[in-house]
Amino acid sequence: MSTESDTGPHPNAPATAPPARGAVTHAAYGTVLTETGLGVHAAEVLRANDMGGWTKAAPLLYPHQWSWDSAFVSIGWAQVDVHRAMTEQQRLFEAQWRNGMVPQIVFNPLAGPESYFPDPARWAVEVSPEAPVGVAETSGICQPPVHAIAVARIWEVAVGTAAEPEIRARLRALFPRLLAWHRYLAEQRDPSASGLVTTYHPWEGIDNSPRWDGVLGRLEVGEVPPYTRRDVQHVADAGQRPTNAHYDRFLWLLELLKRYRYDDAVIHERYPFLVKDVFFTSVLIMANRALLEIADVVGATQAERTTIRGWVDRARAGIAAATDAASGMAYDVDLGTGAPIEVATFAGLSSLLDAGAPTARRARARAVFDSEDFAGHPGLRWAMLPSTSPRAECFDARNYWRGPVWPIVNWLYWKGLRDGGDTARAVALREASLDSLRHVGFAEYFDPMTGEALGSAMQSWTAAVALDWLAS
Ligand code: 9WN
Repeated sequence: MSTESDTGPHPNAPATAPPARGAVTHAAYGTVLTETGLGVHAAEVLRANDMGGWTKAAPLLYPHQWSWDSAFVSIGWAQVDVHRAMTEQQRLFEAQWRNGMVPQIVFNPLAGPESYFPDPARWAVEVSPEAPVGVAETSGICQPPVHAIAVARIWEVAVGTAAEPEIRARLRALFPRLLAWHRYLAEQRDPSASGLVTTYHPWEGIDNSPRWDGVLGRLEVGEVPPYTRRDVQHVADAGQRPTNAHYDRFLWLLELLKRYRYDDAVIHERYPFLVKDVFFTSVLIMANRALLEIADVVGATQAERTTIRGWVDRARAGIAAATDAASGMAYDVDLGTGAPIEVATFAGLSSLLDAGAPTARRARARAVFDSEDFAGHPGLRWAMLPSTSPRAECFDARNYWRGPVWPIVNWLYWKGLRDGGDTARAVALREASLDSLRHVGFAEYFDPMTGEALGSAMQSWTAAVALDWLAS
């Protein structure tokens, strides 16, 4: 590895290979980038994955528009082209379901069924009267609601520039859709008004997190039509991806969701994977706080603001109730057993995502964050939040959500720390994150101990958070 200076060769030029545009292996990043080079290269990744109005999550492994990826991606686009950033969100919301759900995947009609599995035919969302008609095909579940957070950031970048009037007008048009999305989560995904969002599937964000092991382990897997995994054709080492046994369970859950016609009421009654998810809920709190900022920009009604504030208060109470007094960790609740899921992952520190959470609760979470269980672990290459505690028995440094560092997760915690006034910790996390990205490149995730790039290369959302950190 070599280090470039700002006055050296073009910051984006790898030591021995031609420019990285189009390259999809981590090996292309043989160079430690300067901060300038990081920004140049990050914008290049977004442009390379740009499909004209929407952005592929990754060049080969994820050739469609993913929901929370696209939110992060528009945060990145905001630093390159604020109009393009807004278009990214508009395109995603065109595929919003009638009940308000923003789908996990909006499929690229040109990509073909071989490009990714499960494909639209497997999801068959037309069995639901809520699925959108006449727009791109979608999957039938959702992902964490980062969208309002992204849109508020787009606005922040646009204010005081020539783009301000246009972006304000586009925000006005998007606001009702954002509100409907949050209403779906507050009502359909929480029929008992517990304050906590119910998630239905590991693919609702944190795919093979050990948080789901107990629920998945209890499943009686029925008949799943034959399938071929595409993911392991793109990631060289299958050990970085979920196991086949997990995939069988993911696909069985999909069959059940289809059988229940993606009907939230039926799902809450009969379905075996129902988790009150503290991370998803805390992202929703952050997003509702952002939606209140947008409400000011677009002149929302008092009634709308009161509703949003009510959602924040209820979710905050839900997280308080899910927080373990002894450890300070917030734990998901498995609705199948009613028991908390006591696994040490970043989700336990979710109180840090809510800048308005009570100080004492945040201080506890912050102490856990800094402890050797998480960012203070002495073996870490960078003091960042790994997906699973290195001290947990289930920790696996190279396997997906079971140990690796995900830059986008660190971006959310960085924002939560910063907005909550934890300035020194936020500054340190931003610096560690930028340093890691200069070394690792725009990998999907990396080994927390060695810093080895893992998963997909040229991952759009990783490039996006790099751009935002550089600008912040
Ligand atoms: C399934 C796109 C997505 C992310 C998820 C991440 C991974 C997909 C997969 O990639 O999931 O949605 O095939 O593994 O876990 O968070 O949105 O980047």
